[in-house]
Amino acid sequence: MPPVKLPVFFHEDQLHHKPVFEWAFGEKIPHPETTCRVESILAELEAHSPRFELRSPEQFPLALIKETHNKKMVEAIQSAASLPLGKTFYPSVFPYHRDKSNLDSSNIHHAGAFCFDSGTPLNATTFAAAAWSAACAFDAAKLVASGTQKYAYALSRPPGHHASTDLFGGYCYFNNAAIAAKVLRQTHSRVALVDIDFHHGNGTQVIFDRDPSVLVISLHGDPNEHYPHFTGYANETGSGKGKGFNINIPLPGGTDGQEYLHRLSAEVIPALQRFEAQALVLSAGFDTYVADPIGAFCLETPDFLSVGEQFAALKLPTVIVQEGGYESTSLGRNVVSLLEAFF
Ligand code: SP5
Ligand code: ZN
Repeated sequence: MPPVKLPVFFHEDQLHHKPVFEWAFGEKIPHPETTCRVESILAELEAHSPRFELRSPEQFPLALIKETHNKKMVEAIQSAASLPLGKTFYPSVFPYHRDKSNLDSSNIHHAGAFCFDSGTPLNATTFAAAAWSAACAFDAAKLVASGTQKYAYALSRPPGHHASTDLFGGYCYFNNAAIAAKVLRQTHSRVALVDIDFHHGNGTQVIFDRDPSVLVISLHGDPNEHYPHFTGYANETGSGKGKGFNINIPLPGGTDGQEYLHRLSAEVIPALQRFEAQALVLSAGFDTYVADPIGAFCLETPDFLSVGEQFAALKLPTVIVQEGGYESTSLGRNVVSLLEAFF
């Protein structure tokens, strides 16, 4: 038997979106979500090329993007495609009302109504890059849902887990992992989404807040100290019928691999087993890495293999969706370390 190759989804146009800076404490700082991140991952996948099969997603999953997100939010990001090339729009005026019905999504000055931070700029290339990023998650999930492959990796970038139903932010435009979970839900009645990015997956939490068929678990830096600050607390457990199907595990800065792996085996894995998950989405951020410039945990490269092994031991159909991770020199190695668990 030929060795099974792990399918990897990526589209070249994801590289066209190149945010240059973000605002932090009133200062312009270099934007962490650079194309070097993807280059680091692709180079490491290439170095292990017999194990991976690179595929290009087929088309924008527009119907599911619009089912997941407010249509005007999608249009607002899309309308930025008419900005002159090289011109970048940073939403900096935010409405004081929450009613979005009278907004003109073709007016770039209304984009602030669909955005919650100042680090997530729009330019002419953003929509296509974000839609291809979502397409990676969509096609990876289709393949896994069909049973053709047990595992697939979506090299989604820009990332997605901060994007909620009607707000983009946190370098995220469309929620790629949520889209993967929705695809898996078409064939599996209980889907778990575990978010191992350093930051709380606030967007994912909102999208599945009332949904008892998708268990969302996020481990992240304590939001009292770390982005996105307003959500990620342990008392956010879901709403209505979804009550009990959202689990937040805030952890202090300095958390190392040993403690992190213990929280996975003692809390996360048992919760997935109790839920009787039939399929899994991993929102795989690598900003938990010790040298990450934004994150404050201390995971080392081999820890990502151990993290992957805990999930792989569940033997569930699994879609791994790329989220954050900003130390680009080691990012590729960390990604491959996690993926090694799925062979
Ligand atoms: C997908 C993802 O990982 N998004 C993260 C967005 C975080 N944006 C704000 C980061 C502010 C970090 N400032 C802390 C500096 C520590 N030296
Ligand atoms: Zn993150």
